Amino acid sequence: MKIEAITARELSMKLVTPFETSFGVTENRRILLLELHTDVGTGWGEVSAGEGPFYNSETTDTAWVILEKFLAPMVLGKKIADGEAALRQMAPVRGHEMTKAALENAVWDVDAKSRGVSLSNLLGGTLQEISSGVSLGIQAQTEQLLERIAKELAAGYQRIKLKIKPGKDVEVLKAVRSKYPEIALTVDANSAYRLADAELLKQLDEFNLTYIEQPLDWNDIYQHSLLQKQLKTPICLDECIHGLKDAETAVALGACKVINIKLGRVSGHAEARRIQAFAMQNGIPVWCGGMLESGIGRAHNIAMSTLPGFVLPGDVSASRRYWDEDIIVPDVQVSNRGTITVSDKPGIGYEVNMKKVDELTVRKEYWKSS
Ligand code: OSB
Ligand code: MG
Repeated sequence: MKIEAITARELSMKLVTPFETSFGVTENRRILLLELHTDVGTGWGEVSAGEGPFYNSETTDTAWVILEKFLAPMVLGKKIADGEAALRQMAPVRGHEMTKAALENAVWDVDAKSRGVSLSNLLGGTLQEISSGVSLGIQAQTEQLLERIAKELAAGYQRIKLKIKPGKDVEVLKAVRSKYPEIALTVDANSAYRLADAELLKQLDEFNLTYIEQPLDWNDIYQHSLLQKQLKTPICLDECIHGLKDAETAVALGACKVINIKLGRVSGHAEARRIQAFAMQNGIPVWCGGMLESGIGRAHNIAMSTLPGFVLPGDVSASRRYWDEDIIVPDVQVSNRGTITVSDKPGIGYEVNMKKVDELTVRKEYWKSS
């Protein structure tokens, strides 16, 4: 395909409920969408970076600059065979994985649409429905958290993930486990602890958690390997895994027993697929994480989650948990068995509601090959 132009849009989208992690609270998302125009059709991608550089180093603003000054010029006017080639084309840019992923994902969407196949199909996905869990932000009161859990379980979600931080960990888990002794339960610390907290983290072993996600530094695989030796609970790495090399390092060092694959964090579908294949060969279950995406990013996440290595429920849940009205039609729905049916329509498999997109757009630019 020949890349002819890119429309970049920043959307301002208010979350239905604020989302609190150990690194801060998000109420409004600043979502950067790419619409890729090619000689064989149009495709969509979303930058999954946050508003501030607190999950990783990227933000909505850094993504805009890197796209405008470096990534768009690298692909505009070029013939690009497919998503794999798009990623190779952007290889000179170091880091900025979530920014590259938006472009890479859009190329996959175009490629699938032009072949008349679903994105899941093009990626080699094998599942017709995927398992859905929820990620619950830190709550001021444990009572509120218990109510949230009751609601999500009633809706059918297959596992509950709780955000934790020092002071919001052991006591909270005691309350949750005494009310729900059997549910599939995990926790996510987003790097809120130090290796010196190992004694405290060992107390989490008594709660029968499927895993504890990213307890230590965002960029320290080695210390996770030291911690994993002291814990019975499997560690799941999120922030530390930027690509296949990090997954290989983590598995070689015994730093984790589970991997959260986020499409943006690993530069897109091509690299995500390599990580899930490697993980599967090494008996490491993977699942799909989320970054409070709009429907576009959510649709890409669903397609990725159909690959055979994705054996644990992901964080990809129904649109209505995030937005009063999503920008895709239909929006993402979850069955009362906690599953999402994968669209068999071409590409990402959802229509983009352009009226809604226009309504939410606060910044828009059109980049064309010169
Ligand atoms: O660590 O998985 C994370 C949201 C923002 C930043 C980091 C994370 C998250 C989530 C939410 O857990 C997942 C979602 O519901 O999209
Ligand atoms: Mg996480």
